[in-house]
Amino acid sequence: MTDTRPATEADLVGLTDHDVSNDPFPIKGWDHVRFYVGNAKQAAHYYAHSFGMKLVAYRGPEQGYKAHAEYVMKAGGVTFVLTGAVQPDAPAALHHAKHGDGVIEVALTVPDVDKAWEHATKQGAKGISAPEDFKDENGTVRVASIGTYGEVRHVLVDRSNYEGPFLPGFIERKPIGNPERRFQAIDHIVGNVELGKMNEWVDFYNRVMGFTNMAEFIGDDIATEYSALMSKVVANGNRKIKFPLNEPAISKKKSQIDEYLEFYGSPGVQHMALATNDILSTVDHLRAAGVEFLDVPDSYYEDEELRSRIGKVRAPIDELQKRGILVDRDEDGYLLQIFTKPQQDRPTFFFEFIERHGSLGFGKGNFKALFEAIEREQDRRGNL
Ligand code: TYF
Ligand code: FE
Repeated sequence: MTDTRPATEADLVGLTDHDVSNDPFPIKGWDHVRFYVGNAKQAAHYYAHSFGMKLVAYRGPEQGYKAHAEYVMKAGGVTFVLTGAVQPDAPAALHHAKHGDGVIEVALTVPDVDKAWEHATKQGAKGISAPEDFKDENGTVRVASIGTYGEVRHVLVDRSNYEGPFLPGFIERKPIGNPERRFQAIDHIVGNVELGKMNEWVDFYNRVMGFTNMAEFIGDDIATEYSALMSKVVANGNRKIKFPLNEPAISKKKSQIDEYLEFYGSPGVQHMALATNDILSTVDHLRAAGVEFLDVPDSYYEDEELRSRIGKVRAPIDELQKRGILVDRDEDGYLLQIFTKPQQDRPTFFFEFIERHGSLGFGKGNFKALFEAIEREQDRRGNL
């Protein structure tokens, strides 16, 4: 199998040049994603054993942090914090009772927390916590947070004066098992919002974070025909941070976005795409470790139109077919992508894995096949 794997982060997630001097909301990158889960201790084992992530830090009652236990998992530049309630009225317990497992924080590393906070709140973002220093023997981290769709927050983090394992108060922990890195970076994080609200949230990111709209969007045409959703993508200057936003569209069948909103109980994070430089091996290892992916019918790969549209990619089509990996090509290059089934009993949050080869898109050419696969799952659940 010939291998032309991208090596740099710029290649992995499709970065572009950007002049930060006029940026009203400069961002260095993704800091972490925090999940509120029903059982953080067991979730840590899933991310360790099935996703190959490395447990690096912990905070809980032993550290005087009475309400929650938190496990920090890493893979390459990706940091997840798994937060579970220890006490019955802890914020994670209340959130979990309503939503089930889900993303509560999408944290961004910024060069200047105060400036970012000031800009965001002036532009109408809901302030959740004003800039504040947190310290321990490893240094100082400055943090603020603002609200976005649903109960999701953007935490703004300056960790340039900190050397500890995660944040002040966390202690270092030894890994669970033998972590093996299966992905390197976060590519994009997608929000599901209510009917008619997509443009309001696009405006929010334009105003509050100075994000601009990327070319790819799903309008009424392809939306209602396949799976009743509309989608637009906003991104920061260098495209490192990409936020697609979906809203349900009205159609004969129930929109997958409505199914999400009903079971999550509010808008929230629908999926996160993780960039890998070897999606074939990622999928092989994750499948072997019990991770379930959406089934792609053989007809997808047998389609002559698809074969001629995608041309030559780095692996034979039958190797992609064996694994259920989708391919899309645009004027800049191509991408390989695959979607997991929901990651909890509710049909809510799922993951995507993506291997980019020049394409800055999101797999628009795959929406039909993908949405049909999602509909088959919806049907199995009795929610179509
Ligand atoms: O992030 C994206 O836009 C792609 C496609 O419900 C997508 O991953 C869009 C909507 C959706 C599932 C995937
Ligand atoms: Fe995606």
